[in-house]
Amino acid sequence: MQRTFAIIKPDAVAKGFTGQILAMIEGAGFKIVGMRKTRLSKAQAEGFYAVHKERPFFGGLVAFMTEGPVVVLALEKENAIADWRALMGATNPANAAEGTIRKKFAENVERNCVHGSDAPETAAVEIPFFFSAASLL
Ligand code: FUP
Repeated sequence: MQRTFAIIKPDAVAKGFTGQILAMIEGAGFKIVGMRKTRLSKAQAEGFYAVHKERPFFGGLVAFMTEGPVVVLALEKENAIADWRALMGATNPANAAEGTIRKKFAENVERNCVHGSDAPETAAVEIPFFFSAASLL
């Protein structure tokens, strides 16, 4: 079993896609071991996306991620990291495959509905960013 970290981003929450995205997650065989609705502070968003701080889109990314509530999730499944990224679809929804969350719901590369850890080392940092070990059930 592997765990990964996911975010349903402000665009998707605001448009009322939370339930449909959660249904796709459970339908694909993920167990939701942690889930919380929250609103990121500027400091939290900057810390979470610190690897991107030199990128030209960093300011816009932080503004977007703090504009409204998100749903943070810890997901468990065999091969959870790769399988969640496959279900999300490509970063730019214009390149996302049919049946993926970003193809169905995302507006553009900036407002792209969902986040997922890209490697075990990333998941190991991102899950504890939002969830204590004891809160994962
Ligand atoms: P992903 O792992 O698919 O979320 O993609 P990246 O780690 O490359 O990018 C992280 C986030 O930065 C994306 F989800 C959205 C944002 N981004 C932009 O806003 N513009 C870009 O050109 C690339 C990424």
